[in-house]
Amino acid sequence: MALRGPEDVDGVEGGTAEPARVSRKTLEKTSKFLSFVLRHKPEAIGLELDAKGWVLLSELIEKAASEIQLTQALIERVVETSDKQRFALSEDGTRIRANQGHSVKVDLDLVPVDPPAVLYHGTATRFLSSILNEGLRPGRRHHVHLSTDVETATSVGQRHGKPVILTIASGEMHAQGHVFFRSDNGVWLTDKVPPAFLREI
Ligand code: HQG
Repeated sequence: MALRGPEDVDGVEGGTAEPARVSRKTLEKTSKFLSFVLRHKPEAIGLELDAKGWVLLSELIEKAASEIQLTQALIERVVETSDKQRFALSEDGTRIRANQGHSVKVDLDLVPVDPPAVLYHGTATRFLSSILNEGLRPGRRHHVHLSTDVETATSVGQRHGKPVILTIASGEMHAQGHVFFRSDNGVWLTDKVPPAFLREI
C-alpha cells in the first residue's frame, strides 16, 4: 500500500504501549533501519540472521533498542506499508526477513523463472560508459536488480544521480542459458548482464 503524502499518519492497531499514530517519517526511518540490519549489517546490533535471512521479532526489538525504539506493531506497519514490499513476516508472525537486496549471505530459496522478453535497469548517467563496457555487475549485492517497467527503473536510477534507463534483452539472455529469479516483491534478479544484451533507451 502506498502512503498518500507527508500528512499520512494512519493509526497503529492494538497494544496499549503503542503510539496511537505513526508518522510517515517514522515509517521511513524504521524501514531504512530494517533494510540496514536485515540486508547488510546485522552484526551492527549483534544480530544473527538464520541461513534464510530470518530473525525473531522479539530478538530484533531487544537488540535494536540501543539504536531505535521498535515495537511489534510498528514493524508490522512498516512491512504492510513498504512501497516495494521490502520485508516479509513468517506465517506465524514471529519472524521477519528482507525479501531481496542482501549483501550478507542468505539463501532466499529463489527458484529460476522464465523472464519476460525485456526487462529494465535504471542507473545514473555517470555509470553508463562503464556499464556499456563491462555489462551490469551485482556489486556488493547478490544479483543485478531489474524491473518490469520503466517507471520503477527510473526511480531506482534516481537514487544514484541523473537517471538513465537500459533495456535488457532478458528473453534472449534466458535462451542463451542465463538464469533469472523473481523475488517475493517482484524484483527480477540475475547474476550479471553482458554488454551485448544491454541497450540505452
Ligand atoms: C551500477 C533498491 C558501473 C548499477 C532498488 C547501480 C533495487 C555499475 C549501482 C535495489 C556496473 C549499484 C538495487 C558497472 C552496475 N559499472 N556501475 N559495470 N554495474 N552498476 O544500489 O540496482 O529501495 O547496489 O547500475 O529498488 O541501484 O533499497 O543497485 O546504479 O531493487 O529497497 O551500480 O535497491 O531497492 O547500486 O538497486 P545498487 P540498484 P531498495
